[in-house]
Amino acid sequence: MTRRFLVTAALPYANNRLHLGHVAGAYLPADIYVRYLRMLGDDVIFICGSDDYGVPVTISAQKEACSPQEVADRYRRLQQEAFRALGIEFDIYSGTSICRHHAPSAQEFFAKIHAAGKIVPRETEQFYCPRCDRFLPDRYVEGTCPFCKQPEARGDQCDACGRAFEQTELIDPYCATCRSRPEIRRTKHWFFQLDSFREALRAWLGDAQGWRENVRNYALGTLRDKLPDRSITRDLSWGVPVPLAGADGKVLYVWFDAPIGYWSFTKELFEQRGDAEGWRRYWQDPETRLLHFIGKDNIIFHAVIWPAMLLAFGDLVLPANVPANEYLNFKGEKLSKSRGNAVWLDDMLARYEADRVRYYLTAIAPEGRDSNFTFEEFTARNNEVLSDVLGNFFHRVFTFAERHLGGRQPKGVAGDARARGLLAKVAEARDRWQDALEGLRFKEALAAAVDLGREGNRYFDAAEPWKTRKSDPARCALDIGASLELASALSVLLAPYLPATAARLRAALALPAAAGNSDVEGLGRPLIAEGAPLASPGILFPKLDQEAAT
Ligand code: B3M
Ligand code: ZN
Repeated sequence: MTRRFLVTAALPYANNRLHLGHVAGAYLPADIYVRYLRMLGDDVIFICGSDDYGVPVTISAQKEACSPQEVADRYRRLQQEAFRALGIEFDIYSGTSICRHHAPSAQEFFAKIHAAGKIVPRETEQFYCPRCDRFLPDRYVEGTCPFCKQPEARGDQCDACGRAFEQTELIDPYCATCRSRPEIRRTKHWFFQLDSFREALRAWLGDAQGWRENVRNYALGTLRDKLPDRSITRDLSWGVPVPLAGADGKVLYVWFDAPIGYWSFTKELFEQRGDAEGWRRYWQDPETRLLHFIGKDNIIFHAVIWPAMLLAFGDLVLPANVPANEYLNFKGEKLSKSRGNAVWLDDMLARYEADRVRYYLTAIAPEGRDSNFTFEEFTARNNEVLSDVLGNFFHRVFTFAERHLGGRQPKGVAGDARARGLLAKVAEARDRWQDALEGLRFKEALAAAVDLGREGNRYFDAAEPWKTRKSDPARCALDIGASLELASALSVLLAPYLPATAARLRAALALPAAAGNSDVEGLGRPLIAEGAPLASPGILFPKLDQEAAT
């Protein structure tokens, strides 16, 4: 039975190149999952784009002395190129300042919730910098976090504890531009009555299946006490204009419009496909599984506030899961541009093939807890696993088959007991891999594939084909045939993780370029036709120089 999935990955702010923390946190696991689902033949679309609005982009524009639109367009393009180079295959990569996102999507969302009485205006107090002569929304003001007391917390959210708050709660606030102490001025803003959805959110999260416990518990924890109304407008010119009379100079808060991007980009995708109503199957059919891949600092937005917006708007599905990763650290600190502690994806890809980066970032994925990126370990793991386990296995088997078996798949593998024993291990590995992928445990599924590679090396060593080649050529051929079957299994199991490598392997094995569901199901039985021509894929992973690792 075909399942239907709508998979999204967090929209990166368009003021930034992508760093490896972003990739390991959200984009790579999402891409692996999507590739896996596509391979099974499930109906899946993968949606992303840049988060163009909000203060992060205007602050960059101010620094770079250009318009926010220029900043957004430039970084959106850079992000798109870097994603492509890493082999991340979105169905669409749009951006929230691309105008179809305004109306009907973001404004329609606001208007409908407003009409339902869940958005109310209020006179409020906001920081205003007399020196800069402006209101200071969000990151324009910094101070000490009212919850965890972390200094230099941003005005809308604390990086350290992940809590979101109103900026006037900040302790010792200062203007992020000129560092002077802001004053408080009155202004009018609109507030979303989050608390009216608290019970519904609790019921929904209570029933949620298959979530990571830390994500669900965090979200449930925020629902223990009454939820304050959330201000969802700002005194800024860069953003989606508030669609109400008397709201001149006000735009939607970036965290209100950004998640709506998932919806507007889906509509854009189906317009491009000439099927303007096609988005409905993904957003309105309760059978669709909606998954939002994010980093942990976005949990509150995706597991609490956005679902409340969806409930308020009505008639759209709620997330089936919000797989959130922890942080990837570098030199002991969270990778982040604002902290000047980033390893940029495009720099990394200029030095290393995408599959090496995909491999290492999955092997150390911060799935249950923070993890640490180091160049030394990147090199070591590449050498120990990609070169010594996988590359070595492929190289030995293909070279032997080419030299001594005429480069053709031997006959009789299916009927041989020893080969069948190896194929039973292939089936076991597939089961472990599949169970882990269904449970969004990406590291574990990758380990199942790598362990199968180790099994292949053990089999090859134990078979000693370099001896049996003379003493028992029939046995030798069967063992190489069985090993080639294991290589073909790896071309399936590795495909979501190392797509370029898998493609090279499949070409070498004369198998169809893309593995499909029948290949997954068929694992454990021989997949290569007897007599099929084989060609070595060449050395897949030459060793990296440990000395050069910095
Ligand atoms: N732009 C925040 C971030 O990069 C953000 C995500 C939006 S997802 C709708 O942390
Ligand atoms: Zn100032």
